[in-house]
Amino acid sequence: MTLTLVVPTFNEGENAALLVSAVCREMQKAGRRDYEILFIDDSTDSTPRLLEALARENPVVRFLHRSGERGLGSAIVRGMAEARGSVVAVMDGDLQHPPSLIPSMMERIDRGADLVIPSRFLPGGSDGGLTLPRKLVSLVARLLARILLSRVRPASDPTGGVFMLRREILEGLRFDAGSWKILIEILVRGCYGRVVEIPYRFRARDLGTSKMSARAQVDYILHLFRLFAGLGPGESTTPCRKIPVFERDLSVVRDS
Ligand SMILES: Nc1nc2c(ncn2[C@@H]2O[C@H](COP(=O)(O)OP(=O)(O)OP(=O)(O)O)[C@@H](O)[C@H]2O)c(=O)[nH]1
Ligand SMILES: [Mg+2]
Repeated sequence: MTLTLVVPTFNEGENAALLVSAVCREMQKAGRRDYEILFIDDSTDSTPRLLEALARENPVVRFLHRSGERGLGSAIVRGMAEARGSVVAVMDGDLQHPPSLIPSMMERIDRGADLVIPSRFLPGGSDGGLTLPRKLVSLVARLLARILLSRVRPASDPTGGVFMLRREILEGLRFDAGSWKILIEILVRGCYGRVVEIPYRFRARDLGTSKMSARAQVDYILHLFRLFAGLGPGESTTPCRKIPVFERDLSVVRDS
């Protein structure tokens, strides 16, 4: 298995089937067959039944339901732990991240990137899918991460929620149980060299409802402070010999 796309879902049934067809279409266009889409679902509505049916119909779909558990961060961590691919990507299940990013990110991995981070803030990208108040919250969230965490500073969009990496970066990495934005924790504590940022246009949500809450924002700030203070599950015992190098590749803008 080359790629596992981890998709966290909470009451996201309307979007899940659309996401699967869009990802499959994009992968087919790019001539990629060796991948799985792994849903980590905490839904309390009919989404699990729908995901089960999708997994039955389509062999690339895998689905894991966590009953009685919640949390976007812990769902992503679980998905990365269950991944069969040597490359792992994470994308929201609400279609706000363009599925065409998957083959684009894969191309950069093929060309030697350890980590690919799509960015709304590079030329050609856009955060147009957010309302003005959400843009402000997002700006403060990014600024705070940059001020507190030097390894996050070179990344123009560390809070976007979509990324792809070689699975080896995750080896030996134990995540903070209260992790909210997993990419930030990977940037701070992971062992990686080449990071490539590519632009993308973040879309507004068409279907379903946002699960963003004040609690999530508090969890995010607490997580940043724990990372700043070096608190958490402890570092891997293997020393990291890689030095992070950030590049920007503006050659293609993906928005469909
Ligand atoms: N498994 C799991 N998935 C979640 C949870 N909360 C949110 N998600 C999923 O995470 C993704 C992002 O959630 P959203 O509600 O869109 O949050 P957001 O994108 O930060 O905020 P909006 O811009 O308002 O949409 C979606 O696919 C959600 O279904 C959770 O507790 N568990
Ligand atoms: Mg969303």
